[in-house]
Amino acid sequence: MADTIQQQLDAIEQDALAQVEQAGDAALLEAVRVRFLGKKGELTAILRGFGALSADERPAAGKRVNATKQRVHDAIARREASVAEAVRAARLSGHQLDVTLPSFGSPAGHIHPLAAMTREICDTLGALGFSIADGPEIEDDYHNFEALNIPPEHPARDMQDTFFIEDGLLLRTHTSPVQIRVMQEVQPPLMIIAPGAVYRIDDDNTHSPMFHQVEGLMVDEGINFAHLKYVLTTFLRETFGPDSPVRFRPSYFPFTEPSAEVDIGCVICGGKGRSETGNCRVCKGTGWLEILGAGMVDPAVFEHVGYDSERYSGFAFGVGVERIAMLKYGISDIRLFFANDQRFLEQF
Ligand code: FA5
Repeated sequence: MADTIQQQLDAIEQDALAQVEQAGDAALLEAVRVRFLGKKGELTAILRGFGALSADERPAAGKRVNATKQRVHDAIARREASVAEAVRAARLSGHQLDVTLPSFGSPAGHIHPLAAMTREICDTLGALGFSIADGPEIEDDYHNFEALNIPPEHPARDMQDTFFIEDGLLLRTHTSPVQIRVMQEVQPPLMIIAPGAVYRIDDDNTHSPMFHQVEGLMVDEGINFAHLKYVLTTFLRETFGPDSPVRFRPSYFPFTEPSAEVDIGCVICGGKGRSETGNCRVCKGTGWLEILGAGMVDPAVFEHVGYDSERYSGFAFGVGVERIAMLKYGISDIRLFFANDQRFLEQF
């Protein structure tokens, strides 16, 4: 009798192990477990046949049933682990992350149009032989005014509305004080340009309280107005193209004599002075836009820095960087440069 039970056990075990092998997912494995190991399962059912066994045979037969159950149980556990592993591998291969794919890209910053314009101006003038000089934005009265032949109470101080700071200091109203600082340090001949920020109480669509200039200064024996005209005309033709209308207009600066202002034909209205709605907002109906002041260095300035004005002469100029950029790119409001609106800046 015990032999019959053993044969049945062997047959059930074989069947169970084969079914475990075939079960491809967790649900099928559970069905196999219920079929063989469950309360009404085949291996449990075999215990019912124990009634025919003698009391001596029963313990050994019980052990065999338990050993078979254990092997089937272990086989199911192993199969469960390998099925779970296969599921995990399939999931991973389906969602593989390709780290070599290009990204969506992040917006990259780029050089501000005013910085680009300043560089371009310095490159053009640098090619003519000028080298770069620097000076402080917080200036004293002497360098910003007095040494430039603008003594206290001189009406020319009104030409540049000044931000005064305490103790006689101020925010420089132009880059011309760099001329003084350079000439105090260096003997002629010299050719310098000085780019930088300047400040004035001034605010409308063509004037900003903080703006940028590039100063130029050339001093040597025998320098005359023709040299000034050559340098500025070459510079403007390089910047705006060989056919741009340019005019030199007599003007006044306390630190140059004679003095001139240089205008360029308004690119917003094409020099007509009028737009569809009336007078051109940018050139105020004149057809011209002033971009720089210039002149021959006044001998009184040379006196301040100890240069021999009988021996040396020179010219100087101050270019408005924003004005040049507005003309070059057709921008009608200077405030756009400082609003930090990405839609504006992205265009350059
Ligand atoms: C001067 O500042 C003189 N220092 C220039 C100079 C240098 C003359 C050397 C002679 C010799 P002016 O105030 O005109 O000059 O300014 C020069 C240029 O700066 C102007 O032509 C204009 O292009 C620009 N500018 C003046 N004020 C403003 C402003 N508020 N906003 C933007 N640009 C301005």
